[in-house]
Amino acid sequence: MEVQTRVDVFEDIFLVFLALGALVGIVVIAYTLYNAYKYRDSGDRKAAEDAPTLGELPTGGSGGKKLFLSFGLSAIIVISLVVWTYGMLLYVEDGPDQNPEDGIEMEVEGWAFGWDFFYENGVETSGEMVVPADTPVWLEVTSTDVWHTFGISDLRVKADAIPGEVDETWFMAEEPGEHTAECFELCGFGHSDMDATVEVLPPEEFDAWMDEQLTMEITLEDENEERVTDGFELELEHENNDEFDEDLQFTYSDNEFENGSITIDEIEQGGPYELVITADDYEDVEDSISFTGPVDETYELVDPDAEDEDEEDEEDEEDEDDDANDEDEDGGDDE
Ligand SMILES: [Cu+2]
Repeated sequence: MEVQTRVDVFEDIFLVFLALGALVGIVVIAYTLYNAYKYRDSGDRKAAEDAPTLGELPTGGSGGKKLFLSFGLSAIIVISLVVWTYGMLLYVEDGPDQNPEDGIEMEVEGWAFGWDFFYENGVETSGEMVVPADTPVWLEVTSTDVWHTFGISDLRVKADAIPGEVDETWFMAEEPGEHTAECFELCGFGHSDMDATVEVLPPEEFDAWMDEQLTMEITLEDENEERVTDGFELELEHENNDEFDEDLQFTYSDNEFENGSITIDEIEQGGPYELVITADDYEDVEDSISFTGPVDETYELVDPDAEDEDEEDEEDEEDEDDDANDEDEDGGDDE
């Protein structure tokens, strides 16, 4: 992908200014030295006939040619620098002009004192930003409490994080590696530790990392911690399913489980999911899962019929709790 990174742009600006500055400096100093040498005091003084007399205007000028030349050249140099730099900075502001789908988008949220990252597909990370190399990353930066500023010095990124406002910026890391994001707005006693790692992975590794984030492992056990292997169905539905184009509802029957356990990696959209397990011999289980990173959950299925037989086991376990609760409650009631 032929995209100039912010680092490239600022490097170019620096080099051009350095080169032109050096050129102008060399010309000015050389010309000064040349004149100092040319008009040096040679010791032999001519008669005073050349000296201007009172009231005489100086002659011999070439109509201000040199003055105009130097003004003209300076103006050309300065104006072209301003225009060129402005164009470069517009590019830094707007980002590469290309299909946004070629990049990734995420929201950055600052809080006292840390950073959270929200990917478009519902994945969330805290204190660690993982991005693919050689891919534009579009950021929407905001804050949940006070003013912060999100910045990654190495990658020449900086954006205000202000509550109620969204500041947009972008960056691109050419090479895989690790960088540090820091807060650049004095925000409180934890300001100097308010940083996050920015991990730049090769694109394939990034995809693998993302797949790993959207992996759900669910295990079903009975009261005796033994795997439940059949007679049930698992249903997952995104809590805001109607907001998405695709239908985020997934059903898994018992034969898709392996020894009471299933690894679900087909779901591409993270976020809050409603989980329902319906079983022939067990009570239904309902839960809500925050699918913003890898999920590994074990659910205990309760057999209502077995309650009589298992009552003792169960009671044994619960007895202590119950007693404790009873006492608490009694105590509470009395008061
Ligand atoms: Cu800060």
